[in-house]
Amino acid sequence: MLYMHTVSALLALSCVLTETEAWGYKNGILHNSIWLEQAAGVYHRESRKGRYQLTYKEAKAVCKFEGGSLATYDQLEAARQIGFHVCAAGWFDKGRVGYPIVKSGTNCGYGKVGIIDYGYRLNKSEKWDVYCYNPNSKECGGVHTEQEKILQSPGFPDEYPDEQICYWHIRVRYGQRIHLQFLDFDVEDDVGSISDYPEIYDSYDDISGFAGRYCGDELPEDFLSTGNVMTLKFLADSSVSAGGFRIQYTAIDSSLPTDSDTSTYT
Ligand SMILES: [Ca+2]
Repeated sequence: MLYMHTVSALLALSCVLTETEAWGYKNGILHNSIWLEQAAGVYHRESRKGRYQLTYKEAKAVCKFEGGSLATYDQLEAARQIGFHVCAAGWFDKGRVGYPIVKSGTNCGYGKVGIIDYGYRLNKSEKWDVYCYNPNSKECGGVHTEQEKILQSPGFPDEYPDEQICYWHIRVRYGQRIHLQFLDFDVEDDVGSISDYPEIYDSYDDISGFAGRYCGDELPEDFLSTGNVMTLKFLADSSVSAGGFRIQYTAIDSSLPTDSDTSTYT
């Protein structure tokens, strides 16, 4: 048993190291942010009363209320492998309890990395948080690793619905860069683009690497990433829509100088 645990922990660790290299993150963990939950389709919830207040039955009801179901161990592990890290034990499928750990800490995970698994609970009246799975809660966003793809606003070519939050995370091969080209663009226009807007981040999240926010109906200029990851975010408020957008991304080999590289080759 202990041996199995060690093997799975080692396997999990090697996955994390592979991801670390591919994502290029530094000293720490990938951010456990909204886009990650959307990308993985797995999310953590606690009771409105606070932490560790849900019986198994109540946990199931929380997921169902939002149109989802309890996450399975495999779904939780898949989410963990792209950086989903929560330091709180929750129910998941079949009455099991645990939590996903990407980076071990003294107060979390007993120094282990992986799914910290409390096993199948005999007493379903125990109170924990919950991990739900709902990949269809959004019709936009996700993790994209293809060499090229066209991303579009929800409902395109129809107008996008109000109250949208979309995060597209693009990750291509290590050493490549990402070229973005706007093909169609029509987003509710206002001064400062505060109502509706897509934003580009030259990083794996929307915390660092802000590169631009756009609205109106003029095609924004192309954009070339610094590294092999990029995040596109789209927010729409509660009123006034527009035609939406289509954006094509293409992975390029960064060893080939491009126009925007010229200055570094002088
Ligand atoms: Ca709007």
